Amino acid sequence: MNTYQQSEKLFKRAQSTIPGGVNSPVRAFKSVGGNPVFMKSAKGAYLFDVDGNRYIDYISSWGPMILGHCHEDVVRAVQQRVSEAISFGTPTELEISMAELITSMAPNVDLVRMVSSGTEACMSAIRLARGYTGKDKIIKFDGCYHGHADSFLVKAGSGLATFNIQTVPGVTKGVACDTLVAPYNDLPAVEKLIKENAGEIAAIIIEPVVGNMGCILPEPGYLEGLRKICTQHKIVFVFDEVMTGFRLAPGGAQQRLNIDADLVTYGKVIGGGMPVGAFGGKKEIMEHIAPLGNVYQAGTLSGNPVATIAGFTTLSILKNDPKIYQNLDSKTNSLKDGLHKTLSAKGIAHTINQIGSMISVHFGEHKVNNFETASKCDIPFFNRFFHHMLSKGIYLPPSAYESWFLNNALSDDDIVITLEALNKF
Ligand code: KE4
Repeated sequence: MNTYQQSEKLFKRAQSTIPGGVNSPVRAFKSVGGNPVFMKSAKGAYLFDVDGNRYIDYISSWGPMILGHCHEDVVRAVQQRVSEAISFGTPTELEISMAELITSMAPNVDLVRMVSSGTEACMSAIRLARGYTGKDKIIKFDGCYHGHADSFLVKAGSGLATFNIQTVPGVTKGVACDTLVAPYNDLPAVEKLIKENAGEIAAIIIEPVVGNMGCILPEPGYLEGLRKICTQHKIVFVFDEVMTGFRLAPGGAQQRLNIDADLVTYGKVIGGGMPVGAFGGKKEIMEHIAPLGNVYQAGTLSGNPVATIAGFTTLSILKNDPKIYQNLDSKTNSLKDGLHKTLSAKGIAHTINQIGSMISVHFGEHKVNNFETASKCDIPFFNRFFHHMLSKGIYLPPSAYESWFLNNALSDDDIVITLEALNKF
């Protein structure tokens, strides 16, 4: 039986100087109950906590560690680069190579700007869409999460859904009134908003595959319908690919789902575990970004050499070995089949949503295709499931409103061990 004494001590100590003892709310285990586990090291598919417990990792740091933890090529590249420089604040050749690599992998990205997080990427993309169109309003979707910039904290997913935070103190009415919200997978609702706000909508921002309500897939024709609406009404179609980018395919969801976005945002995998984000898109839009244009956007550590080399090495490995995607898909499919078989044998009502290496388990009889259906699932049951798996050395996201992320270091045995753990539930 796992013991968590050191983690409990550290959590108590952490709360004296860090709000809630964590640097990001979803890590706090507040919705699943209990205290968070403090990690000490990671390698391949495994996490090791401060009490010496080993876990098979299905979060992969919320997505970034697609190659597995401490991939030797990434570690070596970071060690080499950090011995040469930690930060310049000047242009470097590596940033050009990184931009060339991204634009060679991502469809519809002529120009790309590096930032330091997914929030920064999404915030900048929306400002750019507003500056380019001269319009103020945006449409987002109930339960989708695009980072913690004020405009997005309206009916958002991830931690806000986890903690049932409907309105965020500090987000002013002036900001919130420019954010319109529609249910995911509901085209008529978007058409209604367009009609009611004719000529005022700068952008529609969407997670092309949702990861922040658990994993939710677009229904057939949904994204195509949004694409058509954006083209017709001169609205910038923004794909938030912070989760899906470079994970669902080398070209992300645009490639996998064959849909063209006008602007795309990235995070997570693009940094290989280091703080990196990016936004990019068509030249006619991106050239409005300073210093070319007047839409101001900046960052002290944007394109930082140590962070960039981690991302560059990760993306290079993904680009040069497409078998990784097949491997991830087949591992996730066998996990999905095993989960379904085991849960069915136990008579546990569930739905499993999955695409590529993104997957989530929802407990209930109904289909989960938007925030309303995701929130109708049996959350307390999920919380019991989470703690059972944790006690068996399986580390899942500590919230029913999060996607799992498989990494390429997972072995077939790891999947078998995971299913054996579930069988004991
Ligand atoms: P960051 O600022 O956390 O790098 O990225 C924000 C973001 C933007 N868009 C999407 C689709 C995202 O999923 C995220 C961040 N995801 C959460 C997990 N749901 C990060 C984990 C956390 O908040 O600690």
